Amino acid sequence: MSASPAGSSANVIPTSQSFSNLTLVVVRIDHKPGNDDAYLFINPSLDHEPQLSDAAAKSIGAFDYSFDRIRPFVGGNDAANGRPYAEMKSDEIRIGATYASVTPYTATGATNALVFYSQNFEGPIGSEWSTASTSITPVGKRRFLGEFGNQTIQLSLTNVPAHTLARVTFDFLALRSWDGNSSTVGPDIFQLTNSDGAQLFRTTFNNFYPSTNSAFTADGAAGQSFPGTFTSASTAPVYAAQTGAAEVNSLGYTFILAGTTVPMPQDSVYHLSRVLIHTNGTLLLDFSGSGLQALSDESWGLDNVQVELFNPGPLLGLSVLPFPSLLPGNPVPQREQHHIVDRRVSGLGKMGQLGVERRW
Ligand SMILES: [Ca+2]
Ligand SMILES: [Ca+2]
Ligand SMILES: [Ca+2]
Repeated sequence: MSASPAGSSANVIPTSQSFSNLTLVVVRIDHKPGNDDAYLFINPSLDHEPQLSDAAAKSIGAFDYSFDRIRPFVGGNDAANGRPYAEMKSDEIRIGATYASVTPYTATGATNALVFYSQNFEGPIGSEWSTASTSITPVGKRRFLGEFGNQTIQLSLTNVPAHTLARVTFDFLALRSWDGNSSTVGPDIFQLTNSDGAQLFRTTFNNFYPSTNSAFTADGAAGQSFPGTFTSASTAPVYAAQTGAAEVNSLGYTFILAGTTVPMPQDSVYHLSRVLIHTNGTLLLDFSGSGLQALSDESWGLDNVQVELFNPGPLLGLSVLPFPSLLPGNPVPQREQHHIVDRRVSGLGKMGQLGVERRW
C-alpha cells in the first residue's frame, strides 16, 4: 500500500503493508503555507486517534496536497490477459476535519455487540492461549495469566462468527518495578498486535515509587508512554508514572530498590481496550513484553480478557458522506460530491498498489 503524491508513480511513498482483507485506510493532510504534510495510516485503532509517529507512510513538506478529487486505484492493466492485475472494492469514503468524523465507529454507537469470548482465568484455560501459566495475586487472590517477561503470549480464536469490527478488552497487570521510558533500565515495553498487522498497543508503563534515593529519581522522571504510544526513546511521550491506572498498589507485589532494605509496594492495573477492523474467521492477538529486566524485577499479566464482535452495517455499498465545503487550510474549494470520488481503476501504478492522489 502506498501514497502517490501528485498522481505520479515516481512519487510513490510505500508502506510495508499489503492487504487482501477489509482494511481501514486513513489519510491525514495538514495543510500549510507552501507544501503540506500527509500521513497514511493502515488499520489504526478506531477508538483512539493514532499519533503521527504511528503513520505507516508519511510525506513531510515535499508536496502540495491541495485536492478536489480522490482517486483510489489498485494494480494496473494486465494487457496479456485482458484484466486488471488486482481489484479493490471501496465500502465507504469519508472526508472530514477530525479523526472521529472519518472513522466508522464510536463506542456509544455500538449497540449490537456480541460477546464472543470472555476469560477471567479463575477456571480452566483452553488451548486458545499459547500458555496456561497462571498466578494468584498476594492481595485479593486474583488468578491471572502470567507472570510474563520478554515473551509473546498468543490468543488464537477460531470459528469467529461473521463480523466487521472487533473490540478486545483486558486488564493489564504491571507488576513490580516497571521503569517506563527509562533509557538505563528500560524502556519497558508492552505491545499488542493482531495477525492482520494492526498494532493496537505499543507503550511503556512505570511503577515508580517515590524514593529518597536520587538514583531512582531519574527513572521516575522518565515517566511512561501510556496512554500514548512508544516509538523511540527520543520521541516517546512522557506521562507521569501510573497515569491512567485503574488500580495502584492493590495487588500486594513489592520490590526492594537497590541500596534499600524495605520492600516498596509496586503494582498497577490498567483496563485496556482497542477496536479493530477485522473480518477473518480467525482472530490472533499477540501480547508481548520487551526490554524488561528479570521477572523478579518486573513482570506482567493479563486478566478479564474479552472479545466483542460488531456488525455496524452492510459492507460494500459505497457511500460518500456530506462533504465539507472547504476543509481547514485546503485552498481548493471542493466540488459536488459526485465529482469528488472517481472509482475508475487507473492504469497508473504497480500491481497490488493502492494510492490516494491529488488532482485539480
Ligand atoms: Ca482473574
Ligand atoms: Ca525495574
Ligand atoms: Ca526495566
